[in-house]
Amino acid sequence: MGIDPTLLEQRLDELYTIGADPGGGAYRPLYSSAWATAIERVERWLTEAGLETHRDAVGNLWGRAAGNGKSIVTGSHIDTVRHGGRLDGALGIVAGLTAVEALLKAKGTPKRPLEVVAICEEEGSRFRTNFWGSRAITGSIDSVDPEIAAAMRERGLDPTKVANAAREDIDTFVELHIEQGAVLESSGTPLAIVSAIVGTAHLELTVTGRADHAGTTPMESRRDALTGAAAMIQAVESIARSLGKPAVATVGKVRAEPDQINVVPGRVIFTIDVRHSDLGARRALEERIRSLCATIASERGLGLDIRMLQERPPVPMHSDVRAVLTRAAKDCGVQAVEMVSGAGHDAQILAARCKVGMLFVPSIGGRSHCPEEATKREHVELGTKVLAKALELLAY
Ligand code: HGY
Ligand code: MN
Ligand code: MN
Repeated sequence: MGIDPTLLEQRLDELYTIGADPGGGAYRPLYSSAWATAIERVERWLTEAGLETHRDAVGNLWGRAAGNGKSIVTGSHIDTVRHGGRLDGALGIVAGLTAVEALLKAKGTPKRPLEVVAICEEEGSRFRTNFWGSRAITGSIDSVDPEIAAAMRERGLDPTKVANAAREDIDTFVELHIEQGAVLESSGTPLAIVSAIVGTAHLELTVTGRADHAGTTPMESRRDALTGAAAMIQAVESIARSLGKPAVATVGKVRAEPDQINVVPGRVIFTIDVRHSDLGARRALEERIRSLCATIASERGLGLDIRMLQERPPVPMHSDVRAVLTRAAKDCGVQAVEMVSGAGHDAQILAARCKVGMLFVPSIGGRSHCPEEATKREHVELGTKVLAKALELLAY
């Protein structure tokens, strides 16, 4: 079964030009026009590959080769972060459809239905949501935020029909993704089978001080919400550092109000992303952050409100799928390592409804979520070959 490495690279290049961001990289947020163009492009490729396509109630795009029983599904997300790279999500879609196309050509109709999915959203880069596509597939979206509902209507989707996207007939979901870190590159390993995906907590902290005149308010009389937040942000970093790997904590969004050059900031809202592969350790990390931020607030006479935006436990990949991936790698002549994913993936959501597994290929310099994101051509090809072999073992 032949996988054409040039075709893989061409398709990845083509997708990357859709939503090209003037500041670098690509930006294809959910339901944007770039997102719609990318979906159309993938739909064309799926049709050309001989798959029957359809879009579900939230805009996930499916391509299907008929078979009996529950489906074997591969794919990834079509959306990107701002200034996103060429491969995050895109690789899983392009590799999935190219692998299925090659399988259909070489082996004909599969025994089981074989599907490729372009999941509409995973990154949370536009709305206050993430894993929108996979949560719809698992039937776990209870309500639609009005802002998302309006964007859905603009794309001809009916927000009252979100429940129709739920699937009960998926047997296995397998996804090829870039590692997005430097573990594989630094150990000189070309491929990993993911054992588990880390647990994540997203917190939003609101620090309340008092807005005052920047010229007339002496330093000792201020209740500056931004300097308080700065001390908290430093604390977040040092707590995570002191716990050591694999604990990580990131402040990725900060907003100061009233955001004026000559006003002492009266309010600051910032987010913290806290991750660890062990649930207990993740909770302990979060507790230390909460407690130290509360101490800093009280020392500075500031108000502090902490809201949990989302909390997801670590999710193990299914042992059957790991075994299939191990065999597929061996059949392709590579010895894959097992590793925990520090990044979140749709597989962790889909695990609630079906067996899931993931393959990682190395990221050059460990870079991701930035325009420098890259993977060697030979690794893209290898990952796709192993994915194709795994799909063959599962569906034929
Ligand atoms: O945040 C994550 O880990 C994922 O890339 N969205
Ligand atoms: Mn990502
Ligand atoms: Mn991704």
